[in-house]
Amino acid sequence: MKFIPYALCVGALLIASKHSSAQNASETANHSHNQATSAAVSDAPKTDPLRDAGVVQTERVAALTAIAKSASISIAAATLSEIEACDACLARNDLATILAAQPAADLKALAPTLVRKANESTKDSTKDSTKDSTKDSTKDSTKDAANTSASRFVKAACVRAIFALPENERPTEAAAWKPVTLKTTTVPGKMSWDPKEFIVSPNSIVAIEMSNPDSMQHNMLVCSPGSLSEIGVAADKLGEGAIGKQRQYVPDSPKVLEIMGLTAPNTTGVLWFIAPAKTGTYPLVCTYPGHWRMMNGKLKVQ
Ligand SMILES: [Cu+2]
Repeated sequence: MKFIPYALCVGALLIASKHSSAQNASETANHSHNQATSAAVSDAPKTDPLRDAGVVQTERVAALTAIAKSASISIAAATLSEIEACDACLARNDLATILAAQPAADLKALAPTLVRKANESTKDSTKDSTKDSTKDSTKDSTKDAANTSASRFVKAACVRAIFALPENERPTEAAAWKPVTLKTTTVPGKMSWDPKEFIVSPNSIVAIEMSNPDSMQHNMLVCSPGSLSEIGVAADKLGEGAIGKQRQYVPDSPKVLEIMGLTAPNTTGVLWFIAPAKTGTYPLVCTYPGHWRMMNGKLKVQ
Protein backbone atom coordinates (compact mmCIF):
# COMPACT_ATOMS: atom_id res chain seq x y z
CA MET A 1 0.00 0.00 0.00
CA LYS A 2 2.88 2.26 0.79
CA PHE A 3 4.37 1.93 -2.65
CA ILE A 4 1.51 3.37 -4.69
CA PRO A 5 1.80 7.01 -3.67
CA TYR A 6 5.56 6.69 -3.82
CA ALA A 7 5.39 5.25 -7.34
CA LEU A 8 3.00 7.97 -8.46
CA CYS A 9 5.26 10.58 -6.98
CA VAL A 10 8.36 9.18 -8.67
CA GLY A 11 6.45 8.77 -11.92
CA ALA A 12 5.34 12.38 -11.84
CA LEU A 13 8.85 13.54 -11.08
CA LEU A 14 10.26 11.46 -13.89
CA ILE A 15 7.73 12.77 -16.38
CA ALA A 16 8.44 16.33 -15.25
CA SER A 17 12.19 15.91 -15.39
CA LYS A 18 12.64 13.58 -18.33
CA HIS A 19 12.67 16.07 -21.15
CA SER A 20 15.00 18.60 -19.60
CA SER A 21 17.30 16.16 -17.82
CA ALA A 22 17.78 13.86 -20.77
CA GLN A 23 18.25 16.80 -23.07
CA ASN A 24 22.04 16.87 -23.13
CA ALA A 25 22.32 13.23 -23.94
CA SER A 26 19.63 13.35 -26.59
CA GLU A 27 21.11 16.50 -28.14
CA THR A 28 24.36 14.66 -28.73
CA ALA A 29 22.49 11.73 -30.19
CA ASN A 30 20.31 14.00 -32.34
CA HIS A 31 23.35 15.78 -33.67
CA SER A 32 24.93 12.62 -35.08
CA HIS A 33 21.53 11.34 -36.16
CA ASN A 34 20.76 14.53 -38.08
CA GLN A 35 24.11 14.43 -39.80
CA ALA A 36 23.49 10.91 -40.95
CA THR A 37 19.92 11.36 -42.12
CA SER A 38 19.35 14.98 -43.11
CA ALA A 39 19.61 14.21 -46.81
CA ALA A 40 17.06 11.43 -47.06
CA VAL A 41 14.90 10.90 -43.99
CA SER A 42 12.55 13.63 -42.86
CA ASP A 43 9.94 11.54 -41.05
CA ALA A 44 12.36 9.55 -38.87
CA PRO A 45 11.50 9.65 -35.17
CA LYS A 46 13.78 11.77 -32.97
CA THR A 47 16.49 9.89 -31.16
CA ASP A 48 15.61 9.14 -27.56
CA PRO A 49 18.53 7.74 -25.56
CA LEU A 50 16.16 5.82 -23.30
CA ARG A 51 14.03 4.25 -26.01
CA ASP A 52 16.13 3.77 -29.11
CA ALA A 53 18.38 0.86 -29.86
CA GLY A 54 20.99 2.86 -31.77
CA VAL A 55 22.24 4.88 -28.80
CA VAL A 56 25.49 4.13 -27.02
CA GLN A 57 25.08 2.91 -23.43
CA THR A 58 27.11 5.81 -21.99
CA GLU A 59 24.50 8.24 -23.33
CA ARG A 60 21.70 6.17 -21.86
CA VAL A 61 23.45 6.06 -18.49
CA ALA A 62 23.98 9.84 -18.65
CA ALA A 63 20.27 10.41 -19.25
CA LEU A 64 19.29 8.04 -16.42
CA THR A 65 21.81 9.68 -14.08
CA ALA A 66 20.28 13.08 -14.78
CA ILE A 67 16.76 11.75 -14.16
CA ALA A 68 17.84 10.08 -10.91
CA LYS A 69 19.58 13.23 -9.70
CA SER A 70 16.64 15.52 -10.35
CA ALA A 71 14.24 13.06 -8.69
CA SER A 72 16.65 12.36 -5.77
CA ILE A 73 16.48 8.61 -6.33
CA SER A 74 19.10 6.02 -7.19
CA ILE A 75 19.97 5.32 -10.80
CA ALA A 76 18.67 1.80 -10.18
CA ALA A 77 15.23 3.18 -9.19
CA ALA A 78 15.18 5.56 -12.16
CA THR A 79 16.11 2.73 -14.50
CA LEU A 80 13.38 0.45 -13.14
CA SER A 81 10.78 3.20 -13.69
CA GLU A 82 12.01 3.62 -17.23
CA ILE A 83 11.88 -0.13 -17.86
CA GLU A 84 8.25 -0.21 -16.75
CA ALA A 85 7.44 2.71 -19.02
CA CYS A 86 9.37 1.09 -21.84
CA ASP A 87 7.74 -2.29 -22.28
CA ALA A 88 7.78 -2.19 -26.04
CA CYS A 89 10.82 -0.01 -26.62
CA LEU A 90 13.85 -1.14 -28.56
CA ALA A 91 16.27 -0.38 -25.73
CA ARG A 92 14.56 -2.55 -23.14
CA ASN A 93 17.40 -5.06 -22.89
CA ASP A 94 19.95 -2.24 -22.75
CA LEU A 95 18.01 -0.73 -19.84
CA ALA A 96 17.89 -4.13 -18.11
CA THR A 97 21.68 -4.36 -18.56
CA ILE A 98 22.12 -0.96 -16.91
CA LEU A 99 19.84 -1.95 -14.01
CA ALA A 100 21.80 -5.17 -13.38
CA ALA A 101 25.08 -3.21 -13.42
CA GLN A 102 24.08 -0.86 -10.57
CA PRO A 103 25.94 -1.03 -7.23
CA ALA A 104 24.87 -3.93 -5.00
CA ALA A 105 23.80 -1.53 -2.23
CA ASP A 106 21.35 0.21 -4.57
CA LEU A 107 19.97 -3.06 -5.92
CA LYS A 108 19.59 -4.35 -2.39
CA ALA A 109 17.62 -1.24 -1.42
CA LEU A 110 15.40 -1.81 -4.43
CA ALA A 111 15.12 -5.59 -3.91
CA PRO A 112 11.64 -5.65 -2.26
CA THR A 113 10.25 -3.74 -5.25
CA LEU A 114 12.10 -5.95 -7.71
CA VAL A 115 10.71 -9.09 -6.07
CA ARG A 116 7.19 -7.71 -6.04
CA LYS A 117 7.37 -6.68 -9.70
CA ALA A 118 8.76 -10.08 -10.66
CA ASN A 119 5.87 -11.82 -8.93
CA GLU A 120 3.27 -9.39 -10.26
CA SER A 121 4.39 -10.12 -13.78
CA THR A 122 4.09 -13.85 -13.15
CA LYS A 123 0.39 -13.30 -12.45
CA ASP A 124 0.05 -11.36 -15.70
CA SER A 125 1.79 -14.13 -17.62
CA THR A 126 -0.53 -16.76 -16.20
CA LYS A 127 -3.49 -14.68 -17.26
CA ASP A 128 -2.03 -14.24 -20.74
CA SER A 129 -1.32 -17.92 -21.19
CA THR A 130 -4.87 -18.82 -20.14
CA LYS A 131 -6.13 -16.36 -22.71
CA ASP A 132 -3.80 -17.89 -25.33
CA SER A 133 -5.25 -21.34 -24.90
CA THR A 134 -8.79 -20.17 -25.49
CA LYS A 135 -8.10 -18.24 -28.67
CA ASP A 136 -7.01 -19.60 -31.98
CA SER A 137 -7.04 -16.86 -34.57
CA THR A 138 -3.61 -15.74 -35.78
CA LYS A 139 -4.44 -12.10 -35.23
CA ASP A 140 -5.32 -12.62 -31.58
CA SER A 141 -2.33 -14.80 -30.82
CA THR A 142 0.01 -12.20 -32.33
CA LYS A 143 -1.57 -9.53 -30.17
CA ASP A 144 -1.33 -11.72 -27.08
CA ALA A 145 2.30 -12.50 -27.82
CA ALA A 146 3.10 -8.80 -27.74
CA ASN A 147 1.28 -8.28 -24.44
CA THR A 148 2.86 -11.34 -22.89
CA SER A 149 6.28 -10.23 -23.95
CA ALA A 150 5.71 -6.85 -22.36
CA SER A 151 4.88 -8.03 -18.87
CA ARG A 152 7.45 -10.81 -19.09
CA PHE A 153 10.10 -8.26 -19.95
CA VAL A 154 9.62 -6.37 -16.67
CA LYS A 155 9.77 -9.63 -14.75
CA ALA A 156 12.92 -10.72 -16.56
CA ALA A 157 14.63 -7.38 -15.87
CA CYS A 158 13.74 -7.59 -12.16
CA VAL A 159 14.90 -11.19 -11.85
CA ARG A 160 18.13 -10.37 -13.66
CA ALA A 161 18.82 -7.46 -11.29
CA ILE A 162 18.24 -9.69 -8.25
CA PHE A 163 20.65 -12.29 -9.66
CA ALA A 164 23.26 -9.56 -10.11
CA LEU A 165 23.48 -9.49 -6.30
CA PRO A 166 25.91 -11.87 -4.57
CA GLU A 167 24.04 -15.07 -3.69
CA ASN A 168 24.09 -14.45 0.06
CA GLU A 169 22.54 -11.00 -0.40
CA ARG A 170 19.57 -12.03 -2.53
CA PRO A 171 16.07 -11.97 -1.04
CA THR A 172 14.84 -15.41 0.05
CA GLU A 173 12.19 -15.42 -2.72
CA ALA A 174 14.98 -15.69 -5.29
CA ALA A 175 15.76 -19.23 -4.15
CA ALA A 176 12.59 -20.36 -5.96
CA TRP A 177 13.73 -18.87 -9.26
CA LYS A 178 15.89 -21.19 -11.35
CA PRO A 179 17.34 -19.32 -14.29
CA VAL A 180 18.73 -21.43 -17.11
CA THR A 181 21.85 -20.02 -18.76
CA LEU A 182 22.30 -20.82 -22.44
CA LYS A 183 25.77 -20.07 -23.75
CA THR A 184 26.57 -19.68 -27.40
CA THR A 185 29.28 -18.14 -29.50
CA THR A 186 29.35 -16.63 -32.95
CA VAL A 187 31.51 -18.57 -35.40
CA PRO A 188 34.07 -16.17 -36.94
CA GLY A 189 33.57 -15.71 -40.67
CA LYS A 190 30.65 -18.17 -40.84
CA MET A 191 27.58 -16.10 -39.89
CA SER A 192 26.51 -18.77 -37.49
CA TRP A 193 26.23 -19.64 -33.82
CA ASP A 194 27.59 -22.66 -32.02
CA PRO A 195 25.36 -24.04 -30.64
CA LYS A 196 22.30 -22.64 -32.40
CA GLU A 197 19.48 -24.77 -31.03
CA PHE A 198 18.23 -24.74 -27.47
CA ILE A 199 15.46 -26.43 -25.51
CA VAL A 200 13.74 -24.68 -22.60
CA SER A 201 10.57 -25.23 -20.58
CA PRO A 202 7.53 -22.97 -20.96
CA ASN A 203 7.69 -19.93 -18.65
CA SER A 204 11.25 -20.71 -17.51
CA ILE A 205 13.69 -17.92 -16.76
CA VAL A 206 16.31 -17.92 -19.51
CA ALA A 207 19.61 -16.07 -19.79
CA ILE A 208 21.31 -16.24 -23.20
CA GLU A 209 24.98 -15.27 -23.23
CA MET A 210 26.37 -14.76 -26.70
CA SER A 211 30.11 -14.26 -26.95
CA ASN A 212 31.21 -12.68 -30.21
CA PRO A 213 34.77 -13.50 -31.27
CA ASP A 214 33.88 -12.53 -34.87
CA SER A 215 35.25 -9.35 -36.46
CA MET A 216 31.75 -7.92 -37.00
CA GLN A 217 28.67 -7.03 -34.95
CA HIS A 218 25.79 -9.45 -34.49
CA ASN A 219 22.50 -9.30 -32.64
CA MET A 220 19.99 -11.98 -31.64
CA LEU A 221 16.21 -11.79 -31.71
CA VAL A 222 13.69 -14.33 -30.46
CA CYS A 223 10.69 -14.34 -32.81
CA SER A 224 7.22 -15.87 -33.06
CA PRO A 225 7.00 -19.36 -34.57
CA GLY A 226 7.07 -19.32 -38.37
CA SER A 227 8.16 -15.69 -38.68
CA LEU A 228 11.83 -16.13 -39.63
CA SER A 229 11.52 -15.07 -43.30
CA GLU A 230 9.12 -12.24 -42.55
CA ILE A 231 11.46 -10.78 -39.93
CA GLY A 232 14.56 -11.44 -42.06
CA VAL A 233 13.15 -9.72 -45.14
CA ALA A 234 11.98 -6.78 -43.02
CA ALA A 235 15.47 -6.50 -41.50
CA ASP A 236 17.16 -6.43 -44.90
CA LYS A 237 14.73 -3.73 -46.03
CA LEU A 238 15.48 -1.77 -42.86
CA GLY A 239 19.18 -1.98 -43.71
CA GLU A 240 18.58 0.02 -46.89
CA GLY A 241 17.68 3.25 -45.06
CA ALA A 242 19.41 5.36 -42.41
CA ILE A 243 16.68 4.49 -39.89
CA GLY A 244 17.90 0.88 -39.92
CA LYS A 245 21.08 1.65 -38.03
CA GLN A 246 19.18 3.71 -35.47
CA ARG A 247 16.90 0.73 -34.85
CA GLN A 248 19.87 -1.63 -34.83
CA TYR A 249 18.11 -3.48 -37.65
CA VAL A 250 15.25 -4.61 -35.42
CA PRO A 251 12.04 -4.69 -37.48
CA ASP A 252 8.99 -3.01 -35.98
CA SER A 253 6.87 -6.13 -35.55
CA PRO A 254 4.89 -7.74 -32.73
CA LYS A 255 6.50 -11.00 -33.89
CA VAL A 256 9.83 -9.79 -32.47
CA LEU A 257 9.50 -11.10 -28.92
CA GLU A 258 12.94 -10.52 -27.38
CA ILE A 259 15.88 -8.39 -28.45
CA MET A 260 19.59 -8.73 -27.73
CA GLY A 261 21.03 -5.64 -29.40
CA LEU A 262 24.10 -5.46 -31.62
CA THR A 263 27.05 -7.00 -29.84
CA ALA A 264 30.48 -5.66 -30.77
CA PRO A 265 33.42 -7.91 -31.72
CA ASN A 266 35.12 -9.51 -28.73
CA THR A 267 32.31 -8.69 -26.31
CA THR A 268 29.47 -10.77 -24.87
CA GLY A 269 25.79 -9.94 -25.27
CA VAL A 270 23.39 -10.98 -22.51
CA LEU A 271 19.61 -11.35 -22.76
CA TRP A 272 17.35 -12.45 -19.92
CA PHE A 273 13.77 -13.33 -20.73
CA ILE A 274 10.89 -15.48 -19.63
CA ALA A 275 10.37 -18.34 -22.08
CA PRO A 276 7.05 -18.27 -23.95
CA ALA A 277 4.11 -19.98 -22.22
CA LYS A 278 3.19 -21.76 -25.45
CA THR A 279 5.21 -24.71 -26.63
CA GLY A 280 6.66 -24.46 -30.11
CA THR A 281 9.77 -23.62 -32.08
CA TYR A 282 10.74 -19.97 -31.86
CA PRO A 283 13.28 -18.73 -34.41
CA LEU A 284 16.47 -17.08 -33.18
CA VAL A 285 17.87 -14.71 -35.77
CA CYS A 286 20.58 -12.11 -36.30
CA THR A 287 18.97 -9.22 -38.17
CA TYR A 288 22.15 -7.43 -39.19
CA PRO A 289 21.41 -6.86 -42.91
CA GLY A 290 22.19 -9.91 -45.01
CA HIS A 291 22.76 -12.26 -42.07
CA TRP A 292 19.37 -13.82 -41.39
CA ARG A 293 19.40 -16.60 -43.98
CA MET A 294 22.51 -18.17 -42.45
CA MET A 295 22.56 -16.75 -38.97
CA ASN A 296 19.47 -18.27 -37.45
CA GLY A 297 18.70 -20.89 -34.86
CA LYS A 298 15.90 -22.38 -32.82
CA LEU A 299 14.56 -21.98 -29.34
CA LYS A 300 12.40 -25.02 -28.72
CA VAL A 301 9.88 -24.53 -25.94
CA GLN A 302 8.67 -27.93 -24.81
CU1 LIG B 1 24.87 -11.46 -37.61
